Amino acid sequence: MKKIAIFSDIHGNYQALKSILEDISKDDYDYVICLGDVVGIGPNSKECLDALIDSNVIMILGNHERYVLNDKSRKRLSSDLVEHEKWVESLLSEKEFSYLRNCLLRKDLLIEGKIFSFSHFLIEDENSDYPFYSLDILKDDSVKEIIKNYEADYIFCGHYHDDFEIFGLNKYFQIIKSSGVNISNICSYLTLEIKDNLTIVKRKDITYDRENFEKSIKDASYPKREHMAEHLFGINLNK
Ligand SMILES: [Mn+2]
Repeated sequence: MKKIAIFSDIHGNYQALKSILEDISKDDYDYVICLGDVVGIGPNSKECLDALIDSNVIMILGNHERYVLNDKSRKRLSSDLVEHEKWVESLLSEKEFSYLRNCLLRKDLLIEGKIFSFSHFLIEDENSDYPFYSLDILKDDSVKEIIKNYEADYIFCGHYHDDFEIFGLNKYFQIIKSSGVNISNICSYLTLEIKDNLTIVKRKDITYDRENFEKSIKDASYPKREHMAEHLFGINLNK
């Protein structure tokens, strides 16, 4: 049997990441995979990356890591979001940059004859400044065609921040909920158990130190902080 733990979109929520890594360490996993977007939105991008550097997690790049590594990928962003990404960049040192430069966009594992593919979101063109498909593909049926032609049997992504599955395809496709962007003290990750051609997928919900997370976002100062605190973390900074 092979066991895999997956989390995604930590987005600077160090307290959630800490809780997830601690919970994962209580069990034996063959692979622990982070589907990207560790940085940005929340206050602690650097601390989160440093925690991953010290772990044996397979880190896959998200669009927010791309914004930091390749400023051409920011072309699609509004000017206030560009300011936000510049702030994220300013938090990091060569230690984090060189780590990120060595991370992949997509990791495929061959297990019991099946390809398990992990990416932040479906990869359209590895060489493009923005290598991912747009989230718009979820709004129409084009995602079905993309999945049909994707070279993998099991596909796991993040990026959308909520659970999303499509049934009735010729392969398994699941988007996992954000592990760091949440409005309560509950965060989650996914576990896979693969044995005898059967893959059991479970979501694990655990608690994290929300009080300290709220304190860190309140004490921080960065572009778009108020908007992100309110709309993504459910925190009103004026209270
Ligand atoms: Mn993303």
